[in-house]
Amino acid sequence: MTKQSEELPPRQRLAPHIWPHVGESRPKSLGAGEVWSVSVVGLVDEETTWTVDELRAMPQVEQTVDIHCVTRWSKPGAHFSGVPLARLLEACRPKSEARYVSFVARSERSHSTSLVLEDALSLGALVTLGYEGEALGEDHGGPVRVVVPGRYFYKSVKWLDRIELLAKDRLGYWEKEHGYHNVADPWREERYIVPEGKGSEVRAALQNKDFTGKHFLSIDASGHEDLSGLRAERAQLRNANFRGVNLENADFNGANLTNARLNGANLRNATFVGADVEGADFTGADLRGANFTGARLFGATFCEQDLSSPALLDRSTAFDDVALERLLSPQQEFVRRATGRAPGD
Ligand SMILES: Nc1nc2c(c(=O)[nH]1)N[C@H]1C(S)=C(S)[C@@H](COP(=O)(O)O)O[C@H]1N2
Ligand SMILES: [Mo]
Repeated sequence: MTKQSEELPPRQRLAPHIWPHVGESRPKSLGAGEVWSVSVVGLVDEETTWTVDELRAMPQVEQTVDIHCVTRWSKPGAHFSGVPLARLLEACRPKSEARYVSFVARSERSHSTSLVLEDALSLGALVTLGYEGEALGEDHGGPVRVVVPGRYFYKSVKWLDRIELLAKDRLGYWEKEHGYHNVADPWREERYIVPEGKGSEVRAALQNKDFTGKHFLSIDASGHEDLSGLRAERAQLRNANFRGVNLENADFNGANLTNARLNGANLRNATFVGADVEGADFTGADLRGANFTGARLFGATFCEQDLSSPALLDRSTAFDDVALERLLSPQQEFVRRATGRAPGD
């Protein structure tokens, strides 16, 4: 499916001037005398290793790619260059049993992600060495990363170490540890797997208004009118739905509310100190007295693109400058104006 750059997948917002860093921030360093190389291993006739210099010496293909991060920001029209996955695989001759490809990073957690091999090829997965005409910087996965067009960006591994062809799928880090969807098509909004089980545990937590330290993916609390005083310190509540709920005085300090729906919620005097609220939706919420000090706000929204459905903010809503800097414009301007903070205040 080809889509035009002007159109964004569901619930994505533009991050036109910035390319944020997400996930791990650096590779594992090379040993003395080691050079960076990429290997193709597993179900191939000929396992092969290329140094980065050898990859650079191969014909380079340029690709314009729309980056879509699962935390709701998009950066259309990024120019990458490198060697198509297909070229490397041709040289290694995949066996007929090879159905999946796993990209493994040289990083602290040996980070990985996987795709159906056929999908990786048809999407045009690129073993990427260049960005906007320059060598790809280490901060964004250089010297060599994968870029998989048409998938949420967690399918694009930074600091590529090896490409493994497999007969059975092996879930990657975000997919296995955090419930991210294994296909990850942004046009179908495949952000999270549907969580199984835990229903009674979730109900008990809602009843006791106590989520402290709990891990629940994609819970739906939107039918609970009164969760005022909710305790959710350090809770992992990615993709939770708290739409329209009374959460006055709720404690979300240190919690993970990535992509949560908090639109229209009563969040008066709620605290999000040090919380991860990337991609969270606060449109139309009452945020008077709420505290976002030290919160991670990238991709969060406080009003619609056309400034409709504004959250209720005033001087009593606490933000620090570091947190504010991570808001996309026009969200940042909206929040600064509503809370009476001039840029650089
Ligand atoms: N090695 C490694 N690759 C990774 C990750 C990671 O944590 N480690 N995070 C993924 C996620 S979730 C995203 S959105 C992109 C972010 O790439 P960037 O930091 O260059 O924006 O890298 C992906 N590749
Ligand atoms: Mo991501």
